[in-house]
Amino acid sequence: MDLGDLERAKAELIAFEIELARLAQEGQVNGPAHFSRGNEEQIIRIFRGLRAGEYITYSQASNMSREDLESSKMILVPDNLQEQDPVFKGIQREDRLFSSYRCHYAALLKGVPTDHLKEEILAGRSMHPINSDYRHITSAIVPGHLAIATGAALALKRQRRPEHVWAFCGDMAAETGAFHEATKYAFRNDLPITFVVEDNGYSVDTPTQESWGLEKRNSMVSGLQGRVLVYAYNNDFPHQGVGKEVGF
Ligand SMILES: Cc1ncc(C[n+]2csc(CCOP(=O)(O)OP(=O)(O)O)c2C)c(N)n1
Ligand SMILES: [Mg+2]
Repeated sequence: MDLGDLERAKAELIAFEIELARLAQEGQVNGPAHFSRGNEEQIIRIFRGLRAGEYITYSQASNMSREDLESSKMILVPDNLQEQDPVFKGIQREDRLFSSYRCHYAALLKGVPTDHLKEEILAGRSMHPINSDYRHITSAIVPGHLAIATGAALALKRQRRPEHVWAFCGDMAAETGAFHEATKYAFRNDLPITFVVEDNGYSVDTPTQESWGLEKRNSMVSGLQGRVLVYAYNNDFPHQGVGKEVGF
């Protein structure tokens, strides 16, 4: 996928997800599948490398409402980001990518061929299309992949290798103890890893921040340590599958 052409890359991601959602609706996806819609620009920019005007610091975001963050499509970055930080270079082919079950876009942007990913999803592996050729690992255990990603970053550092690790997770995953342990350890040991929080405001049907006693989503960035990017989006799809989600 050519990430230089943002509009085209965006259209390709959307077309893929809509086709698979249609197949899911027809009962052709043999297992659970978590679709995304509404975060294309943000995730493409993170893969491509952030450019001026595409990101704001946590401090700059502190007075913005959730709605403003969603519509601005800005990536929130730590205040003290260095000029040579990997976020400006983007995710390289040789980098290690870890993501959750909601991983179709990440897989495509890492280079996994569309047809291959489609086969995986139809075969019931939407949540874990793990692919060593493209260095992509996923986990359906919230937030099971974060400690593994941190360990991978430690190994890369010990081996003095140049690759970087990228660990994507949802907003509820980012509220867990495991996220705070991983980010703290990575920060204090200066590990080559960037965490990306994809904040759709919900954990299944539960409003994440409300469940932790906060109403304003942007308060979440307080207390984050190290290389943690955050973006807010509104997912047009339900938590899992397609159609109308029945809450109970
Ligand atoms: C250890 C564990 N507990 C519960 C679940 C069930 N579960 C699957 S997704 C999910 C919500 C996670 O929300 P978030 O991290 O915000 O990711 P999102 O799905 O919104 O992208 C939960 C609770 C799980 N997969 N693993
Ligand atoms: Mg969420």
